Parts: sequence; C-alpha cells; structure tokens
Amino acid sequence: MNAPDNALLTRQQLYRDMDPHHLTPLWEVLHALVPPRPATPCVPAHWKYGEVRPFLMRAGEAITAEEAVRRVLILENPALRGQSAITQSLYAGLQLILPGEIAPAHRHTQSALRFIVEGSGAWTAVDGERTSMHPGDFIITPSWTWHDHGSEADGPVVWLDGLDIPMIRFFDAGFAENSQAKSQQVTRGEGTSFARYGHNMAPVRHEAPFGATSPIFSYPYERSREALDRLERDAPVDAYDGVKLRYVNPLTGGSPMPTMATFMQKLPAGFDGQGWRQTDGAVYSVVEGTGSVDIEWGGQRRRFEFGPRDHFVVPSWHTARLASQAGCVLFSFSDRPVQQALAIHREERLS
Ligand code: GTQ
Repeated sequence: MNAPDNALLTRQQLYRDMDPHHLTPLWEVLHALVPPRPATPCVPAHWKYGEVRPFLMRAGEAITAEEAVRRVLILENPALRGQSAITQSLYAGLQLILPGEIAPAHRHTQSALRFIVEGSGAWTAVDGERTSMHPGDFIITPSWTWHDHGSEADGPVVWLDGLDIPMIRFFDAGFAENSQAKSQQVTRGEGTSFARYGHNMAPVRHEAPFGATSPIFSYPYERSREALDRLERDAPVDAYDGVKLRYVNPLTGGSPMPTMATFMQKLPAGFDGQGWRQTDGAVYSVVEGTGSVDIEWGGQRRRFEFGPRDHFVVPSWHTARLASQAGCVLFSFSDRPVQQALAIHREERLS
C-alpha cells in the first residue's frame, strides 16, 4: 500500500490505540485470511519404517502399554511440531503392542482408524466384539465406543493410528472416559459384525449400531487385495490413481467414518502416474512393494522413494505424481467426507 507518511502514522496510531481493546484491522490480514488458493502450513513428509522402527522398539523397553495407556509415536508434520498433527485436521501415529500387553479400555469423541503395519495376533475390541489384526487390515473404532487393545502374538505388533483429533480440537467438542475394567467383556464372537454387514447383505430389521459410522469394524486385507488384483487384470487402470477403491459404510455407501475417508490402491508394475491435487491432504501407508511420489507446490518440489511400511503425507493442494517400477499397494486416509459435507472439496487432475 502506497499511503503518504502521515496516513501511515495515523493508521499505526489507530492500531496501537485499539490493540488493548482486542481489535485488529482486517485490511492488514485479508490476503492471508482469504487466500486465492489453499496455502497450508503443512509440508510433505516421509517416515521410512527402517528409521522409525528402532525408536518404536526402544519405546517398548522404556514404557509398558498399560503405563502409557497408548504407546504411540506420533507422526508430526515437520511444520506443525508440538501440535500432534500430520495435517491441520488429522492425527497419525504408530502404536506398538508387545506380547501379553493390554492397552486399557477407554472411549472418546474422536474416531480412530487402525491400519495394521507389522505383526499378527494382536486384537482390538469394540463394543464387546474382538477382531484380530493382520497386516493390511483396516479397523475402525467408532466415536464414543469403548475400546481396548491386547496381544497374544509372539512378537511386536505395530499399527498406524489415524484420528480426527485436530478436527475435534478445532470444534472444542471432545469428551473422553476411562473404563473401570482394563479390558471389556467379550459379548459376541469374532466375525459377528462382518457376517452381518460384510457380505453385501444386512440384517432385515437392521439398525446402524454405531450411528454414522460403519457397522463393519474390520475390513480384512485379503478382500481388498483380491478386488484390486482383479480390477488390475480386468478393468482399465486410471492414469492418476492406478487401481483405487474407497472403503464404504455398507449401510450408506458413504465413508466408513463421518470424519475420515479411507482408500486402498494398487499401482501396477511400470505405472507412471499423472499429477493431481486435492484440497484434502492425505496420509499414506505403504502396504507392499516400492515406488515414488513427486510432490510439487509453489515452485518447490520433493520426491520420496518409498518401500513397505513407510508413511508419507501429501498436503492440501500439493500436486502429486505416483510411480512404481515393481508395483505396490498403498493405503491412505483424509478428511474428505468433512469437506464434502461442507461442499468445499476440490480436486484437479492435470493433463
Ligand atoms: O488407541 O485409543 O494414537 O485414544 C491416540 C489416541 C490412539 C487409541 C492414539 C487414542 C488412541
């Protein structure tokens, strides 16, 4: 702004005088408040499993699951240190449970997803039903349901926790409670929910047991993988996504949780994807195989070469290109359902 000196002085005096009254002039901040395009403070980041795992194992020696309540190393966006956030709206962490341990029962407003990264034989219990964990399984803890985790495995089990913690914090709408019992009473056999809701069928007089959240709380990797393999063989491969499916709440066709969408995709061997950007920043967990992601924004560029069990984040409105020589499978999650509910979601596919 090219104002004459006396106008500048008048303004500065005005700002100083109004400041104690908690008043701020909009015109000094308008450009940042209403940017021409998303200008996230988040940066792209990559956590190689080989680098993270030793810290997880040291955490396993430093504290028990019970003492920690949840023994998790938070994946913090390098530009949001101290905020326990991987994007402005999402939390991600890697949780470790060792043989015989219990992570005690509690419940909270925040919805959680678990994506199993390493090891088999741990379980999580939701609303009286247990499900055992296998790598690649996607498991849900619906908002305000009691949940505890335990392990009868013979080695460490590690999973990715994805929660809507920053969103709930933004709304100041979070509640939490610890249970009296360390682990909850099992009232249904394992697989009951999947039998009811996981076969393209539903009970005749069904009700939604978890409200807006999917009644299936474990989506086994086997089934997702089978669908992707079949589509890779028999259907056209998308130039941007390879073969990509979204997980659904079978009662609504919508996302499994009201606040988070989840996806699984396969990049066929030799895939060299085109670039796209979307307003929902996304967190990726590499299930199998190797590949790369090129991320571009505002004249800057990062390239991550990823392998199994790595995690990376692509922030909002950053252009990403995926490629894989050998082929790979990627799980991802984002806040897309919230943006869609608010009718602000945008996606752009570049040619
Ligand atoms: O397992 O309930 O990573 O409450 C963060 C908060 C996991 C959990 C996290 C939690 C949990």
